[in-house]
Amino acid sequence: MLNTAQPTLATMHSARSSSNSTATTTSRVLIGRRGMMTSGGDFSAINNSRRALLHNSTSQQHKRKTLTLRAASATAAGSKGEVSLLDYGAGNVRSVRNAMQKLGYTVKDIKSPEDILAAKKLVFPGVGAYGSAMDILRERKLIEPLREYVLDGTRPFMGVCLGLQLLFDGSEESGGVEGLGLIPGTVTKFTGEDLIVPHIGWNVNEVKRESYLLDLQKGDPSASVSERVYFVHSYRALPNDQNNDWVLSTCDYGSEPFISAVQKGNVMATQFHPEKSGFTGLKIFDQFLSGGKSEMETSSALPSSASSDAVRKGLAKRVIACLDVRSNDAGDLVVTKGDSYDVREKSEGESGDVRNLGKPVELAKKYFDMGADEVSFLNITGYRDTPLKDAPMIEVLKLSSETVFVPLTVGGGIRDFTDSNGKHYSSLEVASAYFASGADKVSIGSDAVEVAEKFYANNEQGDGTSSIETISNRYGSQAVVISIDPRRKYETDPKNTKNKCIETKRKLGPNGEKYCWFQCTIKGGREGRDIGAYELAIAMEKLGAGEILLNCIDEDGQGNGFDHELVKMVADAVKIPVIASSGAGHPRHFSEVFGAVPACSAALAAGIFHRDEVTVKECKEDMAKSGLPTRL
Ligand code: 1PR
Repeated sequence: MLNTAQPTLATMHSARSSSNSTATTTSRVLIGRRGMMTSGGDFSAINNSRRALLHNSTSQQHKRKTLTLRAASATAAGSKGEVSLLDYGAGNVRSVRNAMQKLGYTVKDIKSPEDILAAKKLVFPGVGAYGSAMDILRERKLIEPLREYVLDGTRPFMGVCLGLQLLFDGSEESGGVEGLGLIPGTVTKFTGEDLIVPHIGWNVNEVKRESYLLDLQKGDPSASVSERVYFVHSYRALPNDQNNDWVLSTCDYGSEPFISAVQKGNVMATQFHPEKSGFTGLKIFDQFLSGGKSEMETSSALPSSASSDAVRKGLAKRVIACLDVRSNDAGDLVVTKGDSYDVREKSEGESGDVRNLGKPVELAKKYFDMGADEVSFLNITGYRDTPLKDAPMIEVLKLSSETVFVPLTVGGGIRDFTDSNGKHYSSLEVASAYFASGADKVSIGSDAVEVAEKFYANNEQGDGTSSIETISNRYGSQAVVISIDPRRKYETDPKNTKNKCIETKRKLGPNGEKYCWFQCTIKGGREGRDIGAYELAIAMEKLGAGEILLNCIDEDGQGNGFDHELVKMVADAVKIPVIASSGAGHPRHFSEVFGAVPACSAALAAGIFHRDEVTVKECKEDMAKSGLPTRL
């Protein structure tokens, strides 16, 4: 354990000492190489409706080979101890809570300033925008107790993401805001030519000194370099002479490396999200919680295709598994999959039942275990009613966040809505319910098209009330994904449309037309509008969206590969991440889209994964062979 007789942070901070006060790595007991995560006692209390969403067979256990986790030894015996969680209600903290419970700890919520001072171990997962986080802390009179706890330095503290940034003097986010003033430096926005911001995805920590926090493999902190962790942020703190003694690791993105983890004695914080960084992140959390005595074991055995720096370093291209979810005719929530958005089975030309490819919670866990970098749920009938009435979808998220420790996106029905009783639901309320249930991002489809039409009608201005603006202001742009559902619209002459047209090489029109634009649709492709995917993406970036999920109705379910012309058009138009979607039929299709469109950040597939035709691993191995940065 740490020597509590070492100088407190108060003295260290005031002296702005450059000496390292890194905790000593303690010895750990390593047990079992192929242990499996087991559910803690908190998982037994699921009620019947929740059980119905779970698969009752244990026959399909998908385990990630490169990393194993020995179940918390205390699970059977009860809690390993208490940890206090500062959740001020601004975003998805459920996953942090789930991660700690999964690791065998009991979570106690901070409800008052006194709770902070009484905490034995404190986790502070900051979420949302810097300014509003400080406002909430101030209103709840938590600033001084937090400072006192950290400056005292005798009890463990872990900040996550904004929870790291708030420790600094301030941030230029929200027009310039003062922080907790515990670490010298100001948090600033990423800079860099043509840089895609937010920095979303899996990147590498360059560990600067020894510390148990990032010691993932038996006393070899440098080994953590081979394990990527999940980042999602637009602002970052830079190392400098004044804060150098805090810097535990840096990460390369943008014009200069930024601080990805800090530690001074018992006080630690990460810019990345351990709770979203798969087994690697769980190990980091476990190291924090156990004071360096984690029993989780990692194996650094990466496939030989990962030997090149191009594959092992930098922000990885993401592979996303998508689950289109809807109720079937019997009323059960199922994962389905369409061909060009038609999800009904066909027999002799007649439309049959909704295609049923499995249960959402079970499949999400399967893809997490297979190494998917993210999982998306799209409630494909969400436009028909408000999802707040659709409790099963909320339940799917809650259950999935108990076992899936990579980012979860949810879409479908995110818009303002008035039900038949005259009750109004704002899109912000819908999104808030999703975040509180375990979603990290929400994806907005139909509503985005209508918002973009208003934006162009209003001289390219938002009015501040749209779903995109309100959710992004409250939760940050990284939490808002725009799901575009375009279809090719052919033209004999590009002048026939106001929307951006290309000369296509991929596929000519039915009458040999050479030109096409990509028409946005709403209501699951049922209604086309006079706005292109290009125009929509530009409007959404301006209104504060953080990512584009670019579907393609023509290619959906066809297995012919992504539409590179569409992906290139949109990825070149914006500086936010673009996810290519629709058409994956082979592992090489992932490498091909990243090769053809370097600005494309991620690629998503559904059918090939659901039908067990291709595994996530095969896609990633193909990417690694092509020299693409990949999380293996
Ligand atoms: O409009 O905000 O309520 O959101 C509804 C959401 O549901 C949108 O994101 C829309 O894309 C989606 N959606 C609506 N109807 C369908 C349908 O299939 N009938 N699914 C639908 C969209 C497209 C992808 C699919 C990829 C990959 N599905 O999500 O997973 O095309 O498939 P593939 O790899 O098998 O080719 P709102």
